[in-house]
Amino acid sequence: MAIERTLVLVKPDGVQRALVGEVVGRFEQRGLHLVGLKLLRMNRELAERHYAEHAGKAFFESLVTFITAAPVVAMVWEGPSAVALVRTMMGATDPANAAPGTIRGETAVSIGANVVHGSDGAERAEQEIALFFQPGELVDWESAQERWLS
Ligand code: IDP
Ligand code: MG
Repeated sequence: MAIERTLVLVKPDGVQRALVGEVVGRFEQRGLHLVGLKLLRMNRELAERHYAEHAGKAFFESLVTFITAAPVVAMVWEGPSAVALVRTMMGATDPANAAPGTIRGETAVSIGANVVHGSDGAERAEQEIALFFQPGELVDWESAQERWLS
């Protein structure tokens, strides 16, 4: 299994509802490695670039308004098949279809306010990570771990 990195956002509703620790805890417990983390308020330009695939859709404006309304927590998680693993743990986009046990399946009822974002492919993950983080802001976990353990 390839070691991948993926971008996760705790969306404004998740931050406001104090679900940051819950989201972080799930990925930590699963065994992924946290390699980047920041709290920020997304501006419109960043939101439009992040959600470019949805430009022109009926919900695009409300999506951009929502994601820019208050701070988000942006994270990069690393591990085997991290992109798909995070998507599985998030649950379906519409919480009505999100399986119990998933983040959305346990914390959300609204498709607009569905607590988390996770990249939906390896290529998109690289692009999204670059939107939120400079390379120097990400930890090289393997070499860092070697230093901690030596
Ligand atoms: P994802 O977050 O599971 O990857 P996407 O299809 O990429 O889902 O949509 C991005 C976000 O846009 C969703 O998480 C959701 O908050 C919102 N969204 C998607 N589809 C709809 C819709 O039909 N109505 C309202 N909001 C939507
Ligand atoms: Mg998506």
